Amino acid sequence: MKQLILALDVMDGEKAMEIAKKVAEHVDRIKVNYPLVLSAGVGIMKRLSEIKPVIADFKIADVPYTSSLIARIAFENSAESVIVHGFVGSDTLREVCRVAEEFGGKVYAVTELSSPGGEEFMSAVSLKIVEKAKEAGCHGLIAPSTRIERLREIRKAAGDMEILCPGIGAQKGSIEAVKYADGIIVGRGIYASGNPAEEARKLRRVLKI
Ligand code: FNU
Repeated sequence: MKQLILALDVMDGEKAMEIAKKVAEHVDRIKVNYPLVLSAGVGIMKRLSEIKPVIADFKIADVPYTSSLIARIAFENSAESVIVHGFVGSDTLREVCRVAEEFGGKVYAVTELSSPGGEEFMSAVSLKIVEKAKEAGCHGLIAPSTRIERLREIRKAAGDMEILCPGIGAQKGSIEAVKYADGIIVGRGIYASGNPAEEARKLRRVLKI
């Protein structure tokens, strides 16, 4: 079953809860990021997790010890998974996976950012990141729907790792990404529309997921 994941990048906790409740029946998980957590506080994750499993997109990118603290805070606050940057290398990836395991949580590593800048440095190393993420025990990867040719390569290298793809909607990613992905992450295309529930429902139909 392919998933639709809501990226809830609003900056008001009550608004986030309201949108989450409205779209709940049409999405599989909710991804939070700094805009919401830094505005509403880390406690928002627990509240959202009572609606849908929460992915903490903190793009962890620090030395192993500091990264482990960030991952721990995410899991202690009800995250079911965390996102780590892949470019940090094996030691940090392993340490974040070790913390995740303590909580029965999952780790997704960013291969190359979906934005144009993702091509400047990250595309050159993203297949190596896939390899390191796999070795470290990451459950899955984040890969761009905005560069299908790269996504295809990443899929080939990833084997049975789960791939989540952001970029459809506001970043003009291709819906073809659904062929290679296990989950599609959509933010503004849902929460910034006039009717988030209807947009999520429509997206599911268009993506056939
Ligand atoms: P929307 N996101 C992304 N590209 O967009 N985690 C990546 O390569 C990546 C991400 C996140 O554009 C982004 O931070 F690794 O409004 C945002 O939270 O649909 C969401 O995916 C996309 O939001």
